[in-house]
Amino acid sequence: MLLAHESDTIAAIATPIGEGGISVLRLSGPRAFEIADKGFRGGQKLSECAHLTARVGKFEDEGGRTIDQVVALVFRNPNSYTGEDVVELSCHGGMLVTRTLLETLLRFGARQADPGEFTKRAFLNGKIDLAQAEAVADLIHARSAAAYRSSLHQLQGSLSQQINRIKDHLMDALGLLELELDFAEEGYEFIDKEKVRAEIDKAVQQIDRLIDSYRVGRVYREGVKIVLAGAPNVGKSSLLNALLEENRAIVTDIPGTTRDIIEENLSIGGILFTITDTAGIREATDLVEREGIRRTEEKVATGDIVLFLVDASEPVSAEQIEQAKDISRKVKQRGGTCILVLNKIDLGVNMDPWVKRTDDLAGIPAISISAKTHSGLDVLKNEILQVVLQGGGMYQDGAVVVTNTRHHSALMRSKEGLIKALDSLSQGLTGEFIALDLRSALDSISEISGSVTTDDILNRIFARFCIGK
Ligand SMILES: Nc1nc2c(ncn2[C@@H]2O[C@H](COP(=O)(O)OP(=O)(O)OP(=O)(O)O)[C@@H](O)[C@H]2O)c(=O)[nH]1
Ligand SMILES: [Mg+2]
Repeated sequence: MLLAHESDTIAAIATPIGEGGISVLRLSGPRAFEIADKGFRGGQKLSECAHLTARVGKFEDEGGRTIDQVVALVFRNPNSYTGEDVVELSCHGGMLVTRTLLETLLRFGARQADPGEFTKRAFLNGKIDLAQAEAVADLIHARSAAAYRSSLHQLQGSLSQQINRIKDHLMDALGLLELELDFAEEGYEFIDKEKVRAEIDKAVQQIDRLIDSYRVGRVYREGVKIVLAGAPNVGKSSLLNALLEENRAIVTDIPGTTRDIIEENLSIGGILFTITDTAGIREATDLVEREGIRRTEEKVATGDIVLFLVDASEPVSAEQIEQAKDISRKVKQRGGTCILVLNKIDLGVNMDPWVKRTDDLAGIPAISISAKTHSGLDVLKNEILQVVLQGGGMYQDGAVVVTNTRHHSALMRSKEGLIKALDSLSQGLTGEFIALDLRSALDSISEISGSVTTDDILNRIFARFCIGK
């Protein structure tokens, strides 16, 4: 399936813009060698080089002026990333050198590549399927070790294999139904309903597993939002600093020190978190502080995990308990989790008052720590990890995790079709009806690997890429 514009040759800078040791430019398309040869002077024409040849030479513009010393790498179709003829030129990594080289290639007949166009060509030429192409973008955007591992896994085809297994079950079920259709005219009514149902059931189970994994998958991609909240001076900023292992936020013994929201990234157990320090919640008279508190409330409302801090060296007040319960209830309503953090245990306080109130706190997990001595931090981190992964299971090598919204929605639609098919089966409808639902379920799931796709889907997917990929 070669679209019209696939006959042109595209060029782009593949490395980040800026100064570096080297920059790499990529050329891909039927005229890649011809265009590179217009400027490359390295003793042998690139068009005559074998696949995987590296040659050192000069690159000249049309006036014979040397732009730079380059290394040219030759990839011959179909054994390149895109499946087309590809030349990669490594030049010295200055912005001016790189831009000049690119502009020269464009004047020699190449077209500036769109974002993701190299990967799109790889997909269109059958080098990778759509799920793998998307994994390339995820890999580049990965912000945590877990996200990186799962996209690498997907790039190697793990999700596609899983999808193919599901498709096999659906094809088998369709095959059985078609058998019935073929023989219906001859008066047979011998569809083996139980076999059809068994195949569909297996497909639904496998789809369910993938849908479940999406919860963990979202966490890998977007990170989990942790919000620190509590009264002034309880040690929120101290905890932020302790978790980040740097003095990011100002800490003083003056209540109301933090006024604006502070947001930082943090990795715990290979999972990405954004952690937000907020202004302490109290009745404020000062306009600036009041605005800070308003923002705190807004932030608390978006946290996946809210750490509600109290100063455990102070006597417990009924108000604090009420506040903890109130926040926990609100957070829970949104599907989040509130953890009560009893801070300043280094002051040798008696925890009994808090422990005695745990009945009041009905089900809010409580962890004692000292932001000052860091004691209890590991327990807290562990609790946070447990919350994130509860039910979903930690990412294990070999496990397929759905991280992509598009895949998730295709799986949901496919499941809908299958549930309908099972209904029709129970109602004793004819094979034709059931086959219709099965086919639509098959189409939905095929969108993931891209065997069924539309230009619109493709455009949206590849727009996420950087230029040069
Ligand atoms: N002994 C002890 N002191 C702590 C601990 N955590 C924080 N503090 C002290 O408590 C005071 C307030 O700490 P902050 O981290 O600024 O408190 P905060 O909750 O951010 O306060 P606001 O920004 O005003 O809302 C500072 O003097 C800290 O040194 C702790 O675990 N033990
Ligand atoms: Mg603070």
